[in-house]
Amino acid sequence: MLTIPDSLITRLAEAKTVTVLTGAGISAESGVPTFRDAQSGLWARYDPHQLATAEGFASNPKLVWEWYEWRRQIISKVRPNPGHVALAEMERLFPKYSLITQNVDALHERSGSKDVIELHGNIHRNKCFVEGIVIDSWPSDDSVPPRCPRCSGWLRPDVVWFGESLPLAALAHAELSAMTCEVFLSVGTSSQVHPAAGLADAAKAAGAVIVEINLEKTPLTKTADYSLRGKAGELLPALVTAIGSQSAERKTGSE
Ligand code: BJW
Repeated sequence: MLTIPDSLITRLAEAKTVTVLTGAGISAESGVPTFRDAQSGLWARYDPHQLATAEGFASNPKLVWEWYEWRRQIISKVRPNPGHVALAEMERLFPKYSLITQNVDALHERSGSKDVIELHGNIHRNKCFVEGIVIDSWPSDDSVPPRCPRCSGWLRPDVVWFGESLPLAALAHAELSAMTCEVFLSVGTSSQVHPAAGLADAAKAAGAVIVEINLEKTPLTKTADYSLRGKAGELLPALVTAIGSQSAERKTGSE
């Protein structure tokens, strides 16, 4: 039984500016392993430093490329779930709405969300490890990873690894959206990886109501105004329905 406090529904039905930050939990219900779950099975003997840092890639580019190829194959077979769809529907409900994601799977875009702020890149894109330029195609040969057609450097996925800067424009846009919203929703993220984890704190400091949706407690739970425990794929559609009904009632009442 999903319980969403009435006061939260009222606050959301009144809100004009809403910002959402998503993490791996929202895509878990589509079958995309979370970053930590992706280090299981064959990959369990490698740590995040070996698989998700520039140093790890430089020391074993083939291993890292193959890990990403394995994840790309999983992602190519999954579909957005009702949580993604509900977040796309929220675009209609609020005059100003920003959707920020730490996920690299592009499932928000596939479910119809527009202007998604991708903080950690996109696993479907590649860039040159040497020049940092996005590369869409390259001559096919047996090289693993493939080589950059411009400079022959290794190609790598266009994602943000530990110790790397986030895309500046995306981070600036996310910070502004966090600091100017009335309600900030943090969905399916462990709230442990910075700077993304600091966005909720920035929103709180600027006076926003903080809502967390997660299966478990996180470091954000203490400061959140509302902590909804459950699956994003169930809670988000329930929220959208409840906000929609309350807005419709208000409209009828004022006529
Ligand atoms: C459900 C659910 C369901 C499940 N429904 N819920 C400040 C303090 C401490 C450390 C730092 C700091 N500032 C920077 C750092 C260092 C570091 C960092 O944060 N480390 C921490 C781990 C301690 N940050 C960085 O290195 C960042 N770069 C940086 O700061 O650069 C500075 C710099 C300045 C100048 C020059 C150069 C550099 C970069 C961080 C990049 C993170 N990249 C990754 C990999 C992306 C590519 C890939 O996917 O391969 O991003 S790491 C990984 O973590 C991935 C994720 O996007 C990110 C966040 O994970 P997320 O989404 O929270 O997932 P999980 O798995 O952790 O949690 C899932 C949650 O869902 C759980 O809570 C579940 O309960 C829940 N859940 N099912 C609802 N159905």
